[in-house]
Amino acid sequence: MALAHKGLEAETIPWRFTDTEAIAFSGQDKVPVLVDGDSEVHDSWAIAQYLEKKVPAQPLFEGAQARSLAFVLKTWVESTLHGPILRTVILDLFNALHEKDREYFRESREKRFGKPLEEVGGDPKKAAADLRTALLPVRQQLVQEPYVCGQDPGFADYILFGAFQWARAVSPQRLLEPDDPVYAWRERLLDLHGGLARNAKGYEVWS
Ligand SMILES: N[C@@H](CCC(=O)N[C@@H](CS)C(=O)NCC(=O)O)C(=O)O
Repeated sequence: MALAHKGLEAETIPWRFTDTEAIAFSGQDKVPVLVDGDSEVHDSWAIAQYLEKKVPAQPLFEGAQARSLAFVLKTWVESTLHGPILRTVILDLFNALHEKDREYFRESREKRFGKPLEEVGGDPKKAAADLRTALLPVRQQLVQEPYVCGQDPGFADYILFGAFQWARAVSPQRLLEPDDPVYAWRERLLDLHGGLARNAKGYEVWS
């Protein structure tokens, strides 16, 4: 979304958890990894800073305050929303994985959560309800303005939207109610940049 926001075209390379060799050049084992000529950047926050410097037009952050607040939001999304989203979709995610990734995923996530995947994902409806409760601060903003960043989308919108897009890619579970302002916001994000996100492989969001 950040690349499209900047009007940049990119080739995306499908990747699986155990394809560590494919990104070994980045010196770590997580995606996203951006390759731009001779430059390599990993971590979505670092990539956003790189893009902002490289293409200052169409800013992802309107000034230093917006950048700091976007960082706070990113940390909140990871610490507070990723948990309930993962608990909602984890069993569908596991079933969607390629055979070769399953053992790694089960082992690493069961170690992280300290319990079997089936227990982590045992109550997806409750997990989705927890997510909706946690979304209150974003909802309060989206009652007033169309985007987290105000009248136009910025990186804070994309980092939050990324969590929903991740869920949609692997699971038909309903995360949001249709009358939720966050639902309407997600629809706007799905349609943004020529429907880039809606056209990506994934489940229809519930309506
Ligand atoms: N803070 C990093 C998180 C990177 C991350 O955890 N990526 C996940 C997928 S979105 C991953 O590559 N996981 C691989 C694994 O768990 O082995 C970012 O925002 O880029």
